[in-house]
Amino acid sequence: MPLSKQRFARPPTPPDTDTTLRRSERFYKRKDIPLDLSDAFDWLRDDSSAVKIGDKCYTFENHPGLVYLPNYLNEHDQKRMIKLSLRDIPAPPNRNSLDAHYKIPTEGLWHHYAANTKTDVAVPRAATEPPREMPSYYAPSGERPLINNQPSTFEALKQIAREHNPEIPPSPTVKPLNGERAMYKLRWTNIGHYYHWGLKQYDFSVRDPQTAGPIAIPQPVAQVCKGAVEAIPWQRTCVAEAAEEWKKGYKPDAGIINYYNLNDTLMAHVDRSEVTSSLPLVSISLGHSAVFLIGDDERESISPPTPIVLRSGDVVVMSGPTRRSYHGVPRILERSLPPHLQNEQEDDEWEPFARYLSTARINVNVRQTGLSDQQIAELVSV
Ligand SMILES: O=C(O)CCC(=O)C(=O)O
Repeated sequence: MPLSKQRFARPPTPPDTDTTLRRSERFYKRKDIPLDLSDAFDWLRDDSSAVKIGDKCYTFENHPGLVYLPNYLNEHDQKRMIKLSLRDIPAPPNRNSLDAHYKIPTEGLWHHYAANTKTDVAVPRAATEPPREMPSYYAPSGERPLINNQPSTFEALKQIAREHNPEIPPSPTVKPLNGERAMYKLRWTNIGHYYHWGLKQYDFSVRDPQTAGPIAIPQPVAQVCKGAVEAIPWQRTCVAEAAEEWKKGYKPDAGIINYYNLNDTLMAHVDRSEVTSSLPLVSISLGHSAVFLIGDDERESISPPTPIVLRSGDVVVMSGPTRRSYHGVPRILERSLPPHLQNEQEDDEWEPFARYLSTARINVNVRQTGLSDQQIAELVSV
């Protein structure tokens, strides 16, 4: 999950203590010099830093379990996934980054964005709701404490499901937003099992009010992820043995949709909230291209990380040892929106999506918590 997003590039003054990962991040973030992508893997240039294991399928020697499927989604499927990510998914029961601070209209934000309405639709909660208790994971000063960022365990999740876990209190300083401003302020939407952003853990006591069961991954998203995992010639990877099990039991049940503006970056991090340390994480890129940077499982590692140019429709699968690797997005590539996502005559609905995408990238990032159906049933019923 994202650790932090920075809206503006940092000044290019790398201290001597920078790790190779941090140095590389800084390199791709620099906006004072022309962007140099010559060291990044770009399948269209077909350079040799990757191992081709199938038609449009690559692995990387330094990253066992990392598989890259360029252009996996065709134009039609990219548009379908974009519509879902912007219009349909950021609504209850899925939580989004604005929910904690704003009351969002029941019809969602997209319709207001699409219709270009100028009235405020996202209303600050602090102004309209009674004050909430301060959660214990907040320091008394209101500052964020350090969260124990160890991989999750079934016992830890049971404890969380048993307790009352108050949400982050709404900010008293946020201002009302119209549809356009709200959509561009939206940073993420969670899908599948409820993710508690204060605790940085899944909270299985939160259920879908419609089904009274756990919140499910939207079917079309789950299908794309399953298709990608099945399409990989795992026997040609160095995680072939483990993959036999993953293929049988692959069942995505949690995730996040990340929304990036052109100046946004995602700092290197490891996704540790899932109990599993190796099951595939499927990451789908949509809209503007980006540089994806992946190192190994040590932040201080001296091995150089691998930069990969990701375009709309590309899928990255992180599995096996790579599931615990530091990774991030140091750069969104300006002027890289493909023509099929710009305004088109054939699709009457597309205009607001093209408008949004003209300054945006979307990443659909889908995980498997690694719990059995029985464990999940136990957590949901505690
Ligand atoms: O945007 C991306 O390509 C990666 C997102 C990511 O690393 C995450 O959500 O953990």
